[in-house]
Amino acid sequence: AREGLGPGAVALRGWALALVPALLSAVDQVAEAAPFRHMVTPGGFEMSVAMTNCGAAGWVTDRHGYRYAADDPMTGRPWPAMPGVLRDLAQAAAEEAGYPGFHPDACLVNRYEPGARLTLHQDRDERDRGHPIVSVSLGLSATFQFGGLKRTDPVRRIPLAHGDVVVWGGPSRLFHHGILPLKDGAHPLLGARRLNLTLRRAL
Ligand code: MD3
Ligand code: FE
Repeated sequence: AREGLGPGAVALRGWALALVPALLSAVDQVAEAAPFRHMVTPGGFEMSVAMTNCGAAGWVTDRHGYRYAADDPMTGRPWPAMPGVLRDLAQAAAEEAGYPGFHPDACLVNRYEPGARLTLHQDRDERDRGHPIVSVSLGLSATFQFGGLKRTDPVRRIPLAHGDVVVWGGPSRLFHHGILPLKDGAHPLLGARRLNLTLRRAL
């Protein structure tokens, strides 16, 4: 069932549930080669969300800024290849949402523990922001904040639960968004954790 969240943004609730075991083993495999780490923002703050990447390009931040890089700065090696289950899920979800021909080359994996948050921001580091972004939520539910083009636009709160897939395209692609501090809890599969995968066309 498609649920419109905003202009060009479509939620596919529970769409990834049947793939959860395959997705979790894909994330484990990625994290074995490229461990989760807390990156530093250009302003010098350590992010509360732990991150890793797979695919031809990975999103990184350090004192120099935000960018996509072919190599993991922690290991000096290329990011692990994008597992087929992630690529195929993203392509199928994008098509279901009305964006055929989506071929992601970057997957950012965000890991939240209780208290971790992502402040309101725009995603503008991708070369062609005409491509959608596909997000997959796993583990504890989070409260997603969804604003508008301007930082001061009103913000709605939308729950994102285990297995939810959301495709963010069209005007929504540039809307401000964030994640409120994760509440404590215990998910049957992931414990006190939330994982979010964002699949993108970065290059
Ligand atoms: C709306 N991640 O990685 S996923 C991010 O749950 C990010 O970890 C959040 O924001 C998370 O940049 C939110 C949903 C999401 C992802 C990208 C978007 C919503 C978006 C890009 C544009 C608009
Ligand atoms: Fe974002």
